[in-house]
Amino acid sequence: MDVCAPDRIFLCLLRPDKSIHNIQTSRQQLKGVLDVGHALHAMSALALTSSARRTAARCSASARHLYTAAKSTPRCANPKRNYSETSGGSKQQTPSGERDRSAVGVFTPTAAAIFVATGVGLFFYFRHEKEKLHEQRQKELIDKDVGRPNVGGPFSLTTQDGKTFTDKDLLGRWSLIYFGFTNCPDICPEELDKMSAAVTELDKAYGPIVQPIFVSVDPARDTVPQVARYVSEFHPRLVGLTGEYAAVRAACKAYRVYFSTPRDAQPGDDYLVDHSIYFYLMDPHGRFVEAFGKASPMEDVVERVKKEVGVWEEQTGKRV
Ligand SMILES: [Cu+2]
Repeated sequence: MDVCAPDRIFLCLLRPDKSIHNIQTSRQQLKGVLDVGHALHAMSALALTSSARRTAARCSASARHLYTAAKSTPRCANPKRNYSETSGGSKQQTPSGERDRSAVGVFTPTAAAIFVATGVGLFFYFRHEKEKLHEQRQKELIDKDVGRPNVGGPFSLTTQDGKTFTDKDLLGRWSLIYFGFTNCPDICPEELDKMSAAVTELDKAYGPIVQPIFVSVDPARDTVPQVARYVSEFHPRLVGLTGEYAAVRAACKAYRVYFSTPRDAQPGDDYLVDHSIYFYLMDPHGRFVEAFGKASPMEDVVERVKKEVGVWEEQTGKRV
């Protein structure tokens, strides 16, 4: 028998011979029985143990007929279906014990709790993912710095206008720096042409965010006026730098540039200078990014610089 059914009642009729006869009936019928006073005891159907039977038997000794009513509430294995006699059932419960969805709506407290829990979970998940992404970017930057060639450093030279120009003047913009000499017959003009053409292309794309720079490795002959005449042949924004031999040597050392100019060379001497043939891309922090040699066509230079500018923009949110 189903002792959990809230709408079923069990009556236990104790006969004069003490045998028990169980009758399954409705709640309403039981109420009628109780109202007329025929039932002397009501007890749980689950409590209908041997102990309960003995209690009922004692009662039968003083009565010819003893009705024992047992209510069906007792220890139901499923507490959600436990039925309260006095309440007559919640308005949110159907006769079968299930909640009435039309009465409580779709957004139940349980659904609200799940909704909030899901929202909180998503919040922490995305925050964790964001932190992971940030750490990954930091790691990439560190790795990049660790693998970065030690090119660049302090220097102080003089521009074609006679002004002092130091490594601090590289900060805040991209730079392409070439080391050569004005009497170079072929290679230096070719490389400066290439570098100037790349800057012209980058100017079209971004405006003047890349500063082209020429550094003389022949200070004896490359005076300020000589450098001024020379750089004007390549690009209107090309900065020409020269200086004392020691200053030029220090700059070349900082940028890992080899040159063979004799220390005691005189302006009128006729000699060639053997030197490294690279120009360097330096970022707005004055840090080395890339070196371009004779094998790098102008298009490759432009593409590489654009790539670096794009990475810089992504990381800093600004172009320079
Ligand atoms: Cu040269």
